[in-house]
Amino acid sequence: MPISHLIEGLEGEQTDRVLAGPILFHIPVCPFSQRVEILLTLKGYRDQVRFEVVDITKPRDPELLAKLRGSTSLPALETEGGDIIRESLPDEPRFTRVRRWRDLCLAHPAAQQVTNEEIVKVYYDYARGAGNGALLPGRRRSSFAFEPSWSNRPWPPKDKYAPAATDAELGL
Ligand SMILES: N[C@@H](CCC(=O)N[C@@H](CS)C(=O)NCC(=O)O)C(=O)O
Repeated sequence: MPISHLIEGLEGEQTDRVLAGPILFHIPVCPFSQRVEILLTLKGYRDQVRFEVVDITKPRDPELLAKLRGSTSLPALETEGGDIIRESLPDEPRFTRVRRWRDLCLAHPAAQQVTNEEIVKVYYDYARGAGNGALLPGRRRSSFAFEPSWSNRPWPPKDKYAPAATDAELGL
């Protein structure tokens, strides 16, 4: 799609006013939004899409909510024709090759550095707001401790809104 479809302006006149073209409603730092941005960049389309940041600290704009038929999940791409494409990697046959490529990348030995279990156990304190070596109230040991090994510790409680687990509950 030519960039001229996206930018209004007389020849030679500088403008960045975007009139038409696809719009990506996204959340900065959202990995799914980043996936779309990476894909657009690799395909050479990054500059042809208007990136519209959605402030998710506020209720969604009713107009956007209507476009997404009530879904609050982002990213979402609005095409020039007004169609909405949701899901950063749709589960559709035409994306089978992309999925296979992704699955092969994730299965590569270089991608096996950490497991989900290790991250959940080791980053427990971080997820509860204790960064930079800080200890959560009532705790004597950090979930980042090397000993005992994360592999011998129980999984932290699933309920993230419950009071923080104790050293004993975390197997520390
Ligand atoms: N399967 C979706 C996941 C998208 C997703 O979970 N996005 C999060 C942000 S990282 C979100 O929009 N959360 C807010 C909400 O669902 O209301 C995709 O691949 O696009």
